[in-house]
Amino acid sequence: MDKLIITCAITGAETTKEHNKAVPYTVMEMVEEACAAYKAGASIIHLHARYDDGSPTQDIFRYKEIIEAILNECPDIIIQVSTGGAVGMSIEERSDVLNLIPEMATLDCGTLNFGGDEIFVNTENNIIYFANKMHELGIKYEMECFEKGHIDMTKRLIKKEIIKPPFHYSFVLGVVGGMIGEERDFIFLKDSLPDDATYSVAGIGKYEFSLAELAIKHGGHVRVGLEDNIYLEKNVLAKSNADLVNKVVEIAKKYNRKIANPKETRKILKMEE
Ligand code: KMH
Ligand code: ZN
Repeated sequence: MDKLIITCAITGAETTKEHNKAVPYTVMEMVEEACAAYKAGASIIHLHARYDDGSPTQDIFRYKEIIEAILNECPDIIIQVSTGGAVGMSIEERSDVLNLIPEMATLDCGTLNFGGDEIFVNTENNIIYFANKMHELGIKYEMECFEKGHIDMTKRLIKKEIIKPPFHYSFVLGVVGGMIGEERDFIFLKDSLPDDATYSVAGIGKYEFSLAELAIKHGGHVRVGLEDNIYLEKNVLAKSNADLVNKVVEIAKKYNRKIANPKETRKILKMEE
């Protein structure tokens, strides 16, 4: 089995300091959270930008400031920017950050309900637009799939050679409106992937650690972080993103999975080819 890649989704666009005061907003807070997560074992930081008041933004200048500040402190870490942004943002707004040519970005592979009246829109043409732009700019992407139909969409686009290797997926499970993250859901998704694909899991809320354990057991990779889950255990808030990463490292020890550093992560994900 490959070493375990841990991604840390440090802030997201939805959780706030009202949910957990450790959710970072300012550049300084982002740097502290990202670097502590890295020291705990994360090799990829899944990054959303926010302004100091916590409002989510895809402002390219804000992203630049945050990315430069993180890389200044942790130069070898892999930054994966979000092209999902927040519900309601336009495709232009969401994609502008790609002009910074980040090392990695997300590619959201389908539309889904996102709780209440919210809809996270990713039409087939949106996906094609993002994939083409990332190929043009040489940006590696992680295909975020919130249910099985999203994997099927990627396979259709792989056949048309719009989505090209290396294929790396992220199963984001447990969003209100998306697929939940029980064991059978995980097995169904994992067994539906194209050959030669790598995958990571991101369990939302209560699914974070049960899914992480399944992925660790089956040779997949793991994302945790305050974007996805604010609790270390039931009714116990995580004090930081590093707390969540540490817990994954402990689970990995149980299964003898060693943790990949950023260099090893680039190799496992074939990012250097
Ligand atoms: N904030 C969600 C609406 C991504 O980062 O690409 C979308 C999201 C996915 O978080
Ligand atoms: Zn995200």
